[in-house]
Amino acid sequence: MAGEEGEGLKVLGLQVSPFVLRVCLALNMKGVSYEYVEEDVSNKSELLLKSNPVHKKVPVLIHNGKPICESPVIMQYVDELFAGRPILPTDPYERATARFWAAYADDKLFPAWYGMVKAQAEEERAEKAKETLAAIEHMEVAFAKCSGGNAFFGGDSIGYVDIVLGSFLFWFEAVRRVFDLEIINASKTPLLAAWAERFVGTVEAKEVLPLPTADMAVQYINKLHAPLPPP
Ligand SMILES: N[C@@H](CCC(=O)N[C@@H](CS)C(=O)NCC(=O)O)C(=O)O
Ligand SMILES: *[C@@H]1O[C@H](CO)[C@@H](O)[C@H](O)[C@H]1NC(C)=O
Ligand SMILES: *[C@@H]1O[C@H](CO)[C@@H](O)[C@H](O)[C@H]1NC(C)=O
Repeated sequence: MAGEEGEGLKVLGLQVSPFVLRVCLALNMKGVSYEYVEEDVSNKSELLLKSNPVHKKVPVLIHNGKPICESPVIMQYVDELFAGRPILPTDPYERATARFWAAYADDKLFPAWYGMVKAQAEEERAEKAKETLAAIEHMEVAFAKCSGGNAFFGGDSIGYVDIVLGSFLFWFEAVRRVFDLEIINASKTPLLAAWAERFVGTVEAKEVLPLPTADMAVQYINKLHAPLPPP
């Protein structure tokens, strides 16, 4: 799979990060190989700090020495750089719609469920859970519109919104295990429930290495809520 054009591609990542997963999925979709470097975010590498001096976050894609930051920007860069199956739709209106829903997932859905995960008080958790479920109901409607009755937001195969939302699924599973809450609940959002099953079954999703797991996300959540060690 090591294509010539894929040479000089390095991903600075973190296994438990959904944003990193997007970049790996996008590169897989294009069939290009890349070097993956796991970052210790509590002790960031010089390369990460130099490559993303503004946010100091992963993912960073380094292409022939040049850094690209922020997962939506990286996905669009990868789409423009490599031939093969398009990640964003080709029709301008559909592209705009895909960007709208991807931004909605990042700006509304993500802060809500991450707020729920981090919440220390029951009341705050319930509030954030409500926001999360409201956001996911919007995504259900979005799915009906974007997919046009097909299997994925992107049509017959996965595309931009599939990757953006699909990268959260292992975290949703962790939330289900820890808090007994189904963010994608088959009785409330049946289209997304069926979509999620199809998404994890795709070749692209199965090929992602390193494979993040709900177990890792569960560990992460448990650490957030572990009692403080005695002084
Ligand atoms: N908007 C960013 C979010 C990236 C992000 O939040 N990365 C986290 C890991 S999930 C990170 O690097 N955190 C380390 C830190 O904040 O110090 C994107 O889409 O790439
Ligand atoms: C931090 O990372 C550097 C290498 O990037 C390593 O030499 C050092 O031991 C690490 N420190 C800790 C506390 O893990
Ligand atoms: C799924 O939704 C139904 C209907 O609102 C609800 O009764 C059930 O508790 C939900 N399941 C979970 C695990 O959240």
